[in-house]
Amino acid sequence: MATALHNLSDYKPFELAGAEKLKIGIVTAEWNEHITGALREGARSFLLAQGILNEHIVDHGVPGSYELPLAAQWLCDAGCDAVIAIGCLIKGETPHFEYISEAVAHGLMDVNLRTGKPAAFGVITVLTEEQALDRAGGKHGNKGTEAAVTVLRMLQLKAKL
Ligand code: RBF
Repeated sequence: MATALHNLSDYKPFELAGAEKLKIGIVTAEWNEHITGALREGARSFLLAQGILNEHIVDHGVPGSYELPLAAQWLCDAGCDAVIAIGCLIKGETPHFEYISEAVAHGLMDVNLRTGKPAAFGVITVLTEEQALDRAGGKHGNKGTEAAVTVLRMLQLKAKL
């Protein structure tokens, strides 16, 4: 296991038994699409590198991050083993940022606990576009890739129990 882990983007592909049977959902918010598109690609490439079949990646867009928890729940209920929720919230001049960030974080945690399936928080919440770019394949890695690492590691844990 990695120690002092601050960045899961450095994960190398690991042994994942039964990868070809897993069905993984990706829901991506269309707000700040230049960022969320890069996060989504990071997630998709990691899934493929781990042996998830392209036809088993259920990939859908939603208008904004606020819509992610419901879409994630729908995908879990429709048979996905796990879901990666991707969004990018950039703090503006209104309190919307706090309301939406909190709602999405709580909403996704509810999906995890209600469905018993991993629903990863691949949502970056930042003050500036530069900070977003740094986390979408820049100097702080790709948080979409990290969300993909997370759901696969959680499924690995579930399989062990
Ligand atoms: N959605 C995002 O994914 N990222 C944002 O930065 C973002 N900012 C928003 C700012 C305001 C003022 C509003 C009204 C919405 C914003 N949304 C954002 C959209 C939100 O997640 C949702 O799609 C809409 O509120 C409709 O439910």
